[in-house]
Amino acid sequence: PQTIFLKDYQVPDYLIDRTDLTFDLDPQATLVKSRLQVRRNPAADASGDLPPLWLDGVDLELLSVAVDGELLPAQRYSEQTDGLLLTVDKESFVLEVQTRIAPESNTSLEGLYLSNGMYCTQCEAEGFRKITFYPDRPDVMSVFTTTIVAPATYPVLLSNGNKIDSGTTEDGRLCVTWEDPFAKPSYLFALVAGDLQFVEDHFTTSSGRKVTLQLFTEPKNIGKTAHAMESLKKSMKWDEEVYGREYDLDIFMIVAVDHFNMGAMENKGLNIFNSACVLASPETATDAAFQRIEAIVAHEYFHNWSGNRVTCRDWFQLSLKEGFTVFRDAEFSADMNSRGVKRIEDVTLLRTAQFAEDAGPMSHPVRPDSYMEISNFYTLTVYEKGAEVVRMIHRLLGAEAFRRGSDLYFERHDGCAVTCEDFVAAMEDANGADLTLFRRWYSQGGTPVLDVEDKYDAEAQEYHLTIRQHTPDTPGQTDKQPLHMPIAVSLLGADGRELSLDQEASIERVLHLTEATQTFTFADIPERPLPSLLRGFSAPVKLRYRYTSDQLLFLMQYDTDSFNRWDASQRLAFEALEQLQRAYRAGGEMQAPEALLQGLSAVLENTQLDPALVAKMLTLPSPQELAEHGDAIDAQAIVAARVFVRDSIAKALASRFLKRYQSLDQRKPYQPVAEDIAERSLKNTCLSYLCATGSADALALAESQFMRKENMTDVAAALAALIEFGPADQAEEHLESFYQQWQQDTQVVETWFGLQAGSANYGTLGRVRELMSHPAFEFTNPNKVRAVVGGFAMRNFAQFHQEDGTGYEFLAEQVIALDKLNPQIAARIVTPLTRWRKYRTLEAEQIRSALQRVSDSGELSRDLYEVVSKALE
Ligand code: DPP
Ligand code: ZN
Repeated sequence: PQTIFLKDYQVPDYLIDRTDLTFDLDPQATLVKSRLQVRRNPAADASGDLPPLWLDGVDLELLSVAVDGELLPAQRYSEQTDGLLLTVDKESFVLEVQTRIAPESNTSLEGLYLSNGMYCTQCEAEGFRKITFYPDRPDVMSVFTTTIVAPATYPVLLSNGNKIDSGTTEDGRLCVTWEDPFAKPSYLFALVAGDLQFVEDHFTTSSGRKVTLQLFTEPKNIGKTAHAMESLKKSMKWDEEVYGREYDLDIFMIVAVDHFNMGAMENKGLNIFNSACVLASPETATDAAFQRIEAIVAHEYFHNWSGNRVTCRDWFQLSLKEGFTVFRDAEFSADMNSRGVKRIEDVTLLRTAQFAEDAGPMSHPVRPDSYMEISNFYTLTVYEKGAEVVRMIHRLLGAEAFRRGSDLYFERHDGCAVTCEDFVAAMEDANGADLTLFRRWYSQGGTPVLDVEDKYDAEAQEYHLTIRQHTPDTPGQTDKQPLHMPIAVSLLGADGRELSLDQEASIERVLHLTEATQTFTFADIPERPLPSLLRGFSAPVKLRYRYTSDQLLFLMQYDTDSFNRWDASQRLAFEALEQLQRAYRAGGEMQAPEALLQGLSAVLENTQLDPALVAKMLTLPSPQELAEHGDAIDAQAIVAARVFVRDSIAKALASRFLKRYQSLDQRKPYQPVAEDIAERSLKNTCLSYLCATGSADALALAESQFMRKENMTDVAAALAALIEFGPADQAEEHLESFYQQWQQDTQVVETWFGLQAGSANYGTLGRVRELMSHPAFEFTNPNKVRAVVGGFAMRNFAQFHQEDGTGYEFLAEQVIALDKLNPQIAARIVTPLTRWRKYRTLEAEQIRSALQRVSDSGELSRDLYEVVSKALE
């Protein structure tokens, strides 16, 4: 496969002013007619003859090509494996192309395909070329009309924009035409056809326009739509209030489909969602699912401006829309829920998975320089680190200035396909700011490491902080330069209060770090302070400062920044876990982590603290996060250390856990609101620790909570505790009764699969293989694959890393099989094998050999080839 480089970007030779499509739907032979109004691009190089017209096309059967109504003779075009090259003899013309495709055979879930008998599309990034021949690149923007013809068994026929016509053909088929007045790139095209029901609501925009909101599902799911609809209305209001962005069409539609590679897709006016990211009811969905739905509905809605009205020039700019939109949805979620807890969750994901990506073979900057397959670059770096980069601009400029910048960005580039550079320039121009140095965040990959030292000068009453920054080499990038970043700092006095830092009595200062080594001085500091550094995780870095255990305990008790308060607990836990890993490897005795126990005990007693924050502080760093931290990882040592700490906490704090559990166990009607979610999270954290002791009383509590069936959050948490810590025969029974009750519900069955495959105790390889032959398992459904194969390989560290290496062999086997069906999913799920270099020799050899087996298995898809070859390099 070829590598594509950002530096080779060229403007398109031709533009498409109008795109008129007609679909005659059939599972094996859908006829697609396209009529394109083509025009020479005035911005393209005008010297010499007219260049040929290139149209991307993959897996298409070409039926005919005509220019201005005349069939084109064969010598005027050549069909290639990935497209069509046409000789052109005029500056503008109408091109008509007819193709045939087979949606039923399309298991890649890109382009047009069938999900449970319903037609749907996924075109981002390059799926449109599986529908028809087209310049399938985001800088070609066109006004689309779409006509869909289908048998009467597909009463709902949807596409982008407004419905302008509908009727019946002579032979009794249905026919509907949609028009989208906003020019858009092909990746935002969508089509849906099925026997669907919908719920409808309305939203009146700030300028008084009434927008119709419709949410479509298969009939059986229509009762699970309320939360998504509420979330949509909240998102629409929030985007008006915070960004001044109004919705632009008269109708906004969401469709839920079961077979979907991503979470959801922001197609203009017709968002398509993975069912798991939109459908929820209290009986069937956990709090986490409710919150995820709220966030993803918002994310896709926000794309209407940050992505659709202003889109990307090329796919190297993906973070322009994704990083910005993730930042927008994170702020929305923070406003709707607990801001501190949302930040903790996002940073946990970043530190666990994005830092690992940054340190692995696929490491790339927020704006990559090259790719083989763009689908592989829908990454945590582009999304989450990209959002951190936008957050830093927000922090450096301040909220008001940031808003001036975003207003200018939207105004200046409305209707255009632009670059990350355009975004930064708008932020500068609106504020007279200088982000010259800051731009490096877009081009330089890797996770910066900050080393902080301090000095207190009692005589001068001055406090000095010296910060050194360094970014390690990553594949293809050495010799990294210093970055510009905001470091938010407070100084705590001996009484636990923040010291005043200036005349206005500010308690927090944002330092602008721009150099490799820099010293910052705080004047008029009357006592030696304890620094609270990088508050709110103000930059995506690893920060090292030699805190003592006592200092961390102090921060856990007094820091008013809830993120740093939590982070202090994590630092204590990390220290303990690392020490225990060393003890385990040396065959020494494991000692209870006294400081951590002391800190957590105090936290658990503190009923003034947000219970959700308490739950987060009680949650140990995941094995994956521990693995990210270490080198020459010994997986068994990580597992052993973590189990030891968990059990120490469970034993030492058992009575406190029981007290908190009982006080929080108030049977109130379920509501997915922040306060209740917080209480349930602490309650279930307590339950899990209680059960970890193996006591019969604790397991009885879990059993009773499971039996009461009050809501899925409590039921799933109880079931997880029962299979993790209870007797095997009872676990079987509970799993079976759960399945019997919920077997008709796809989302709950996915939860059921995930609980088992992800269980350190229960999810053995044998069990996982059994799950894969369960009648409800479907290898062509990404959610099921993610629940079972992903649950095992990505969330079941203990079992996946069994010493005999069978876990790795299993994953290799699944990846090879998946690649034939769905390359995007294969290339994702192989990730754990690509990290082999992090492990000590034994595991590294086993993992590498499993990866080699994938590589040797025959011809790989471009997606999988890129990931595997880079990991073996
Ligand atoms: N649908 C994916 C997202 O919204 C890709 N755009 O992030
Ligand atoms: Zn997105």
